[in-house]
Amino acid sequence: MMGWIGLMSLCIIVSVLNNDKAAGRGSTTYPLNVLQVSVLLKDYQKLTIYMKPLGKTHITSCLIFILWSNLLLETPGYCNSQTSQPTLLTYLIVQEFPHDPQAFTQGLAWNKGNVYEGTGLYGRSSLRRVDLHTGRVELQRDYDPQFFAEGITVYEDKIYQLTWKNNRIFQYDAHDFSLIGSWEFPYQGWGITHDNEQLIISDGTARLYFIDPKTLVEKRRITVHDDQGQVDRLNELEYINGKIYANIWKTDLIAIIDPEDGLVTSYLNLSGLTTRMKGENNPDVLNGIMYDPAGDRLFVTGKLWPLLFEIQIVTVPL
Ligand SMILES: [Ca+2]
Repeated sequence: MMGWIGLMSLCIIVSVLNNDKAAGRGSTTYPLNVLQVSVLLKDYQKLTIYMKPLGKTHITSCLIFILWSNLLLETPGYCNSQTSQPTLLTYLIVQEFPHDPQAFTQGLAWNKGNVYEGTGLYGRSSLRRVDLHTGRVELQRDYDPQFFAEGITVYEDKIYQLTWKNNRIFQYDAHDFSLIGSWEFPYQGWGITHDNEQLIISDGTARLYFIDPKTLVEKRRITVHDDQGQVDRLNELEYINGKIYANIWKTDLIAIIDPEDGLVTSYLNLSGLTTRMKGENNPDVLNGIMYDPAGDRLFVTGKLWPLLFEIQIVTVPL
């Protein structure tokens, strides 16, 4: 017998599901997986509190209904109708600059006319200031071989540099690279940028962490997704005009992300750049985004790339 109790139960279930969807806790398009089951079990715990007087049989019925509802929500096409498809963007090369082909680029950042670069690999990790036009390294600080350095960003004339699996973020003076301090970070460090208030960090998953630059305390996080589901392997980052640009590791794609809800609004396809350099060296993947706000200039490069490109974004014609 459903009656009003049943109707109320369904309202609670739908409400719980919708809340979780809105909060980004529920994955949106994958078949039922471990993550979703764990979310559902949390729902079950919530329901047992809400519906304790109704008894275990009724609660179990509700759990079965939740599972069924979730499978329905995951049906391909259902969620897609609620999340718009990202627009596709391509590029024009404005200018090419030389880039150290030995630099395993993990981060690229522009600050007051200077180019800063973080390079990785054990024994080859460094922080550099580089001359844009010649590619010459003007200032370099090397890491102890136990560290695998990653992305960098410059905030209020301080450079923050991640490490891959060392769980440590280093802070340097942007003028002379003197060490100011370091903090523990509980996740892998991949890419970092900032939105003028918070540091934004990727850890190789679909998550982006928003961190207070003064205390290094996490303020919030988002799960990046598009109309097909979560977007994993987010790497080098750059915050540009209210959006987060993120290299997707091992692809030629840059996801352009709404920082509020993690939705990918566009994909910038940079395929063609690596083939342009074939034969000159053995260029690895795309992994460097840098923006000059005063000149409205966008630059990209990659690991072991002999070139750094200034590019202009253009919309793919329909
Ligand atoms: Ca960057």
